[in-house]
Amino acid sequence: MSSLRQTDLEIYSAIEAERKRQQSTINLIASENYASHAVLEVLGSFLTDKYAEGYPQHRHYGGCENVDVIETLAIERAKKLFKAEHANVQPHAGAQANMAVYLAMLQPGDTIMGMRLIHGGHMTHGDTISFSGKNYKVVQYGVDKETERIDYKEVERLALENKPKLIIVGASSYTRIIDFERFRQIADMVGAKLMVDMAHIAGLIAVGLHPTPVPYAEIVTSTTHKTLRGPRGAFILCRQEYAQMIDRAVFPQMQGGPLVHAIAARAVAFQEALQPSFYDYQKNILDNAQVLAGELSRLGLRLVSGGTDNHIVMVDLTPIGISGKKAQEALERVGIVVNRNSIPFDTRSNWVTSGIRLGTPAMTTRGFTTTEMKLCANLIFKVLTHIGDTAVEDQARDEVQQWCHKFPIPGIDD
Ligand code: DSN
Repeated sequence: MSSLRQTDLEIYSAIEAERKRQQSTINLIASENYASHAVLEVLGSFLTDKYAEGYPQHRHYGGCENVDVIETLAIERAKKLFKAEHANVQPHAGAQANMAVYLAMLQPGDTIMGMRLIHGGHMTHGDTISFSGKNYKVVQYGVDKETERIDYKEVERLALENKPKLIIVGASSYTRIIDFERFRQIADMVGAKLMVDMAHIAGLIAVGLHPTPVPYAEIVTSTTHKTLRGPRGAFILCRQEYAQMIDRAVFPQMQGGPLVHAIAARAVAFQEALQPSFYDYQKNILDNAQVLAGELSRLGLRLVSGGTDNHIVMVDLTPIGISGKKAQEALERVGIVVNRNSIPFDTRSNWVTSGIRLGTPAMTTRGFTTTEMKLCANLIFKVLTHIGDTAVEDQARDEVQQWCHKFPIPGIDD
């Protein structure tokens, strides 16, 4: 960064401030992680200078022989990791991956069915604030009010009633195992195609700690930066028969030139995920989530669906009388970063919310074990039940600083 310091002090200073913020806070944002030093190195490389519209061996530009090697490696590694027939590694982000699938599989006005945002789904699965809710006729399913788990009977009923062309599965704040086989059966009942957005749980799926959607869905989309711990970005897996449609939808229909440095960083992340140690990392994520959920619950907080099967813990703050916004702000004051999140059937706006979402991937990367996670749960509970108590907040801030010092960030501090 020494040259940046000379040429652009403002951006340099903001980046350095962000380095300090990351180093001095406990990150429990479920969709964030810390990419390896190798991934960061590739992202910052001169590969960013290369134009490469097209695909390996079919480019619209000269000088693509090295880029072809890189993209082919990324494709082959993604296929190997998820046992998929075809991979497209060019989408810039998860929303773009999903957009490309809709472009490939649907006409404007077709009916799609996805999980309601407030019940844990993603906005690109048909929410009215997203293109997906504007361009298509949308039917939304959700969780059962009692169990707060996906109501598969309701999914079936809605599918039979509305005959969607595409059923979209996947979530951003759902804590339970998703039954992809059941969704396949429902899709087959109505002749729908099945798309699974596995962004949150891709790392768990890669090592077999969550059932894989690949044999059941025609198309699977994912980001690379959540449990998968790669750079920001996305990819699409599909059966061979859809390969050409998907590739054409990504380029030239939806995107122009791919981000070669990002594709290379994805390839590095896939290779990291293929190592045996990645299983241990994912297992630690789950163990930490179990302890976080168990301890918060033991202390008296209400968890959506009563617990978790994955890396996410959803806390309903209604019983302790504070909003998600207030909880997020209080935790941030002591150095614990989380995001406020709507809970199923939430009566508060999505700006205020009744819940917070916690996740363990990032702190597990930093080396947190169940011991630290248990202490962290106790600290969270104390802060949330003493909002505005400066003595409690001061003490909590000190503890957070001690942990941050003890658990440096790989990628930044190595
Ligand atoms: N997927 C969202 C999240 O989980 O944070 C962002 O769109």
